[in-house]
Amino acid sequence: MRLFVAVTPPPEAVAELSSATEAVRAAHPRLRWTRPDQWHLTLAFLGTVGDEARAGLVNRLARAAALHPPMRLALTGAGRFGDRVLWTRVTGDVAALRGLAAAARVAATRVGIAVEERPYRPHLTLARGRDGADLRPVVDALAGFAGCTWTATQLHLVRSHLGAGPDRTSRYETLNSWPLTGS
Ligand code: 2AM
Repeated sequence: MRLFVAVTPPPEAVAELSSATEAVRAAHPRLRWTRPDQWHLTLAFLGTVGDEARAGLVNRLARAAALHPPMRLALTGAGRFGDRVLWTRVTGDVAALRGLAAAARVAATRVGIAVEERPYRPHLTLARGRDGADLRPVVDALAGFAGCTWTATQLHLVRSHLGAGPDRTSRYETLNSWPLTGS
């Protein structure tokens, strides 16, 4: 199954971002907007993982969560990866978030999952561009967004069901969650 490791903003941060992006979502209906109930910060994308590797991964992620403390984070402004991905930036305890992302990647590598070597760029994906989309005005429209600070208290292993959501978007299913209990 297709898996990734993530942390998620709490309902109040989701509600705040949802209302802050409402007008811009309505103004740009050609973009494929992600759904607020599926918003997450990907720490490591693992691709297709077999059952045996998943069992080992679950044990290692549980240990990683036990070693890392809760993190104070906020969502601020916007940016883009080319004209493909529109995102909001993660600020706050980003060093700890990077540490947790590295631990998730190590956990996966140790059980034989080939994790992409891309540098980790903390973000929450808001929309994906269709061909020829110009994301620059959307980034500008969201530049002033400054979300509340919240605490990420859990690490999640999430399954992605490709094309199973409304409008052929992916649907995400949380398989395991562990509290961040390190100090
Ligand atoms: P994102 O983090 O930029 O939103 C499930 O597909 C999640 O894993 C998405 O949030 C997605 O992008 C992230 N992801 C990272 N690398 C990916 C890849 N190579 N293919 C698909 N999704 C990827």
